[in-house]
Amino acid sequence: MNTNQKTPAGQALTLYHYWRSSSSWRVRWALKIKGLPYHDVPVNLLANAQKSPDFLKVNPIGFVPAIETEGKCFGESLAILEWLEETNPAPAPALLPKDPLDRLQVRQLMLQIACNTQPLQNLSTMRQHSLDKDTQQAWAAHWIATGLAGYEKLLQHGKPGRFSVGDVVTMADLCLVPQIYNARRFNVDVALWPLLSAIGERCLTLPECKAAHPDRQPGAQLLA
Ligand SMILES: N[C@@H](CCC(=O)N[C@@H](CS)C(=O)NCC(=O)O)C(=O)O
Repeated sequence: MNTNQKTPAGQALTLYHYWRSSSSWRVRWALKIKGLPYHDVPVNLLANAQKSPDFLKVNPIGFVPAIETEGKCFGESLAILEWLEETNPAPAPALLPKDPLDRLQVRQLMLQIACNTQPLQNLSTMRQHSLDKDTQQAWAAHWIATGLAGYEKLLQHGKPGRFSVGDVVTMADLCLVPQIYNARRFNVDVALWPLLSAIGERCLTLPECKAAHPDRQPGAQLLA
């Protein structure tokens, strides 16, 4: 989406992202759920644009996504999700449940993906492990499978409904679905985990999730 429109909270948002970045998809999906307009800046990870001097002025640690508002830039998708939630309360749909224990569970699930899974299969981690594509593939598949198996166990001990916690999409789902997409890229069979794969399929039918999908982003065809 390319717009100079402001959000109801008066925010002019610029999102720096990469079409196939799972962390970027989390934020895009949140923006769509909240109905917030934003200006798009694609950052080509395959060309290492995230480490370019221009992008390092946006996010000094060289990761997407990053969001710019009021002339300031911030990275870390989960921090951005929390900020969007705080600054865009009802009537915008909530991304966290009201009940504190449900919130705790959402955050536990988010971190299972964002701390215990995604960083281990991130581009720079894989490259540090090996420059051999097959070795990278085996490494990523191992950590994604370990992470998703853990997520399934947490679901079994929690109270999933139509989505990861109850019947409303939360930040946990925003983390899960992009990770499932990565699992498929690395040939991990998500059917091994029936709860999370059913939730993932259900999410993919939602218009906001579809609109945030990698295939619908600028640069997707050019950079594939
Ligand atoms: N914890 C960060 C992770 C960000 C991250 O790992 N981004 C990846 C794309 S999903 C990236 O920019 N990788 C570039 C690299 O590894 O050089 C977040 O949640 O935003």
